[in-house]
Amino acid sequence: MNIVTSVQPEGQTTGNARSFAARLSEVAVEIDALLSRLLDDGPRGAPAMPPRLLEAMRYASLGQGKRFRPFLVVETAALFGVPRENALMAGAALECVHCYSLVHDDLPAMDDDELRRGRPTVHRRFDEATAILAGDGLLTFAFDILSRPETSVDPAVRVKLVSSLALAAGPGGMVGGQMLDLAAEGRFEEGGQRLDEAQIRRLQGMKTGALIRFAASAGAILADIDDERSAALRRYGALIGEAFQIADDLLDIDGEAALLGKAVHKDAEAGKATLVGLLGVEAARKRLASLTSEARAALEPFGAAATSLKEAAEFVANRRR
Ligand code: GRG
Repeated sequence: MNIVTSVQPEGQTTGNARSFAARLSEVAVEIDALLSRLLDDGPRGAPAMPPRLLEAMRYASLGQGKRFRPFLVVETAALFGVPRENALMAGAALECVHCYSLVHDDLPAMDDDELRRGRPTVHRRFDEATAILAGDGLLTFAFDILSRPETSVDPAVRVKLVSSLALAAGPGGMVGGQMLDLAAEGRFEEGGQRLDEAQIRRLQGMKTGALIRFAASAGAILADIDDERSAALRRYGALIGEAFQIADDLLDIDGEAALLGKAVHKDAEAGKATLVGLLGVEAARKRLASLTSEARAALEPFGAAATSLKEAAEFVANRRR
């Protein structure tokens, strides 16, 4: 399970940083327990899942994930007084989509990775067909979760959550970004092309940013609020989404595989289009710092109520895992 010290932003030892780490860890524990129960109960009104599929879906979704996206859902929902149980349901659904994307990203046809979250990837632990189906199962299960009354008593809110997550995860979001990413590596017959900064930002905004933007918007959707406060959260989500990817690319260069629980130095080898590759490490670090301060500034309308979300922006920039 996530341990408080392992998620503490590097170099921060203040009381605030500790309490941020504790809050992140608390959400991780709650999400793990909820996901475990939801998976064991299975899809509503459907026959029991085949045991191997259930085992693979549990393996893919429970354990060492940081649960950063559910944390954003819970914290943005708290700004509007949304009951925590509702936010956790939305966070669990989002985590299912995130975990599916990791399982499929690790497949031999994609990044062909052996390690994820410190243990064998799903296709290594099981087999490729099971990994594909476990990913498919998690993706579709997410929408089952979102459409339940335990997520929101208001059917219109549930529909908005379903459509927003579908847009974020789908061909105009994460899936489309993944396609652009593979194309830029030169995987297809049209060959790779060197992307400029705007193209890389678009790709990353789809591949990584879309789910993080959804996470930051989910609280306002759950509260059925659409005003300048939800716009501020969307802006915050866009800024930390970009920061998250830059931090990830920097970790591929200077991170520790043991802490990250996955291989490093893969981006350059694969010819991935990254801002770090295009601009260089120093410029990327500067961009990361300015994104972090812009993200904090975007939260000003919420004052002290958004302290933990401001700390989340720092965490994104300073994380070592
Ligand atoms: C296969 C449709 C499809 C999409 C794949 C997830 C993804 C899109 C690509 C993974 C490549 C990658 C490492 C992207 C960087 C951002 C990212 C998703 C990092 C992993 O997320 P964390 O750090 O992981 O939140 P944990 O394990 O903590 O949940």
